[in-house]
This record gives sequence, structure tokens and C-alpha cells, in this order.
Amino acid sequence: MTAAANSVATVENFLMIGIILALFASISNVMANNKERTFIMIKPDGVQRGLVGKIIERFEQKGFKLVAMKVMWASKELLEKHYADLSSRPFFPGLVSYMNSGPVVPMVWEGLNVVKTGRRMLGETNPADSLPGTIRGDFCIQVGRNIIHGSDAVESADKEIGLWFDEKELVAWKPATNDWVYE
Ligand SMILES: Nc1nc2c(ncn2[C@@H]2O[C@H](COP(=O)(O)OP(=O)(O)OP(=O)(O)O)[C@@H](O)[C@H]2O)c(=O)[nH]1
Ligand SMILES: [Mg+2]
Repeated sequence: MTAAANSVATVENFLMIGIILALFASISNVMANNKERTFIMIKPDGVQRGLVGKIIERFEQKGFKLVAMKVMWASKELLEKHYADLSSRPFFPGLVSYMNSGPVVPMVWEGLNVVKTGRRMLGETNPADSLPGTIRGDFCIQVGRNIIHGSDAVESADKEIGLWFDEKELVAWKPATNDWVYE
């Protein structure tokens, strides 16, 4: 083989390796995106009004994966930490009392863009501004009784999941429907 042919072969090899690496990177990127998680919590009014099943159904039928769920009566201390960003707002004491007025159902849901899509499924903070078809648009009326919480960013989701769940409560599993939900 001539020196010129040799260097062409080397360039071809590099190109081939580059293509394979790019393919792996894009596949693992898609897989990582599918593993995005959000923290969703049914508030005491949602539990009292018997809406737990209907809310879970919406996330299930969308195709998201349930990773963790429990029923608990959250302490004021935990709720103050959860809503710490709002501590200077005038409605903060009322918000903590409301959230502490009965059991809540904290959950972790996983899937592609689940944080953003989850927020869209919830609707606006004020149910009056929430479109029909959203959870708040369909099931509640006032901002102080808006039945459900959802993380507003991936970073806050990670923080909230760590606040409400132990690592061992997050269940690793592959839904049987996985290949029918994702291409
Ligand atoms: N009474 C009252 N409650 C409010 C008001 N603004 C917000 N809240 C409550 O505080 C919660 C948290 O407020 P935000 O984080 O700004 O709104 P959000 O992200 O849509 O709601 P969460 O998913 O619960 O975090 C809201 O969901 C309401 O329950 C208000 O003006 N009055
Ligand atoms: Mg919020």
C-alpha cells in the first residue's frame, strides 16, 4: 500500500470511529433524557376530595413512569423547607397551614421532558387561568386550593425529590410499555 493510500485509510478509520461515537452519544443522550424526573404532590384538598386516582391516571395514561409514591401527613418543618423560596410572601403562613391540614401524596414521575410537560398537565398556579383539560383547569377553582404541586425545573425537582424521598424509596424498573411509548 502506498503512503497516500495508507493515510486515506487512516482518515476513513477516524471518520468511522467518530460516527460510531456520535451514534453512541446521541443514543445515550436520548436515554438520559427519558430518565428526567419530577416531583409531583397531591395536596390535602386533592386527597380529601378523592382525586388521587384521577390525577395518577393522567400521568399514567400520558406514558410517564411512576418511580415513587407514598401517603403522609407532612410536618410544618418539611413544608417550610419545601416552599422556602416563598417564605417572604404574605400567603406563606396560610400555604404551610393548608399543606399541613391533612395527608398529601408525594410522587416521583419519570420520562422525557417530564418536568415541563408535568407543569403543562397541571395548568397555571391560579386555576382561574388554567385551561380546561389541565388538572387545575378541570378540578379546582382557587389558587389557595389548587390540589397539586409540580416541580418548576429539573434542578428544583432533584432538590424536592431529595427532600421528600430516601434514595431506597425510588424504584428502578422498566415498564412493559416502554418500547411503545418511546421510539
Ligand atoms: N392563597 C394564596 N396561595 C398562593 C398564592 N400564590 C401561590 N399560592 C400557593 O402557593 C403555591 C406555590 O406557589 P408557586 O410555587 O408560585 O406556584 P406553583 O409552582 O404553580 O405551585 P406549586 O406547584 O404548588 O409550587 C401555589 O400552588 C398555591 O398553592 C396566592 O396569591 N394566594
Ligand atoms: Mg412552585
